Amino acid sequence: MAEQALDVRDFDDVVDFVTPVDHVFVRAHLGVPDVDVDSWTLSVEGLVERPFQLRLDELLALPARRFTAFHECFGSPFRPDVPTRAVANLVWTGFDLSVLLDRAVPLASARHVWFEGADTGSFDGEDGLSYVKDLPLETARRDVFLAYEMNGEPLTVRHGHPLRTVVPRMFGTNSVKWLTRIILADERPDHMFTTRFYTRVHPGEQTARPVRSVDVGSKILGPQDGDQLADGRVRLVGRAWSTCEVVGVEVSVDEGPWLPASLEPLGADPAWQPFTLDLRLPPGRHRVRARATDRDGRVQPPPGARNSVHEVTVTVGVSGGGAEA
Ligand SMILES: Nc1nc2c(c(=O)[nH]1)N[C@H]1C(S)=C(S)[C@@H](COP(=O)(O)O)O[C@H]1N2
Ligand SMILES: [Mo]
Repeated sequence: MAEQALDVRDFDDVVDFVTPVDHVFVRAHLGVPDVDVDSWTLSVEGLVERPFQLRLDELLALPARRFTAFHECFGSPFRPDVPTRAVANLVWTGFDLSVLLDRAVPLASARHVWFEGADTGSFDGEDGLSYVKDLPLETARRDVFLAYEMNGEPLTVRHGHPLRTVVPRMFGTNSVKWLTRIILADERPDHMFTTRFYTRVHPGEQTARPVRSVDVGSKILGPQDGDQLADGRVRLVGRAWSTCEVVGVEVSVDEGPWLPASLEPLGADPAWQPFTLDLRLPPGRHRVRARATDRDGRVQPPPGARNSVHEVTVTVGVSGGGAEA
């Protein structure tokens, strides 16, 4: 493994629309693998008429596409109800999985696509694991993108060099880094990261579903939790995202009413949507909360859920003087 001690900060303070690469959270359940790009290949295999392997230069020669998408970690697989709010917004360059599927020609019996990364190791007491995710074939054909650049630069080692999947509007766990194999199959893989972890029972449902589509969410990026503000006139800045357009973000100060923030509409890309609201906070300590609603009517729930309303506490007026008049 090239790197064991991973930076697991969530970089709550970055307000850029596109998150700088060195401020993007990193997740690697099995450690970061050493991938030798000269011998690395991507294979498409399983229930296909024409299995094949391609080198990186062959993949880089495919017509490229670029878009901006938010990227959100589901959180700890051991604590699926605890909010982490590790989220970024990134420009991806690469090509659609459908290009490779058309070339391989899936057999009629193919129903699922499995994605495997080069990383191997132990997790939750099981050894010799690799990182595997899967999607139904039609979902994968429509939504999966294969990226070799993040923000216009080759993927860094931590973020999946040389190639990863990106599945816009799905939790980051579905975006397999250090991708080496794409396997078409007639069933789902029974695996640590597909059927044991990263499943959840939605409210009102009985059976667990794989963790795929994101929840509606928002995050206050400024002011930050714990900030001491000299002046109570403050512009609240945040980001909201969901599987469809976020149509409203409301902000509440202390136990006050929910006030509509000014929200940028969703553009053509599945990016996050900035919101702002000018506040006038009296001196003292304040709880500021943000709550997003999406076009499908989903609203961020109260505390207790992984996508609960986001709250920061700020203090206006520096105790002991020193504040500007
Ligand atoms: N091969 C591999 N891919 C992986 C993971 C992993 O451990 N191994 N972690 C997943 C999880 S849980 C997330 S949130 C994203 C994080 O991507 P990032 O580290 O580039 O931000 O990668 C996903 N892809
Ligand atoms: Mo994650």
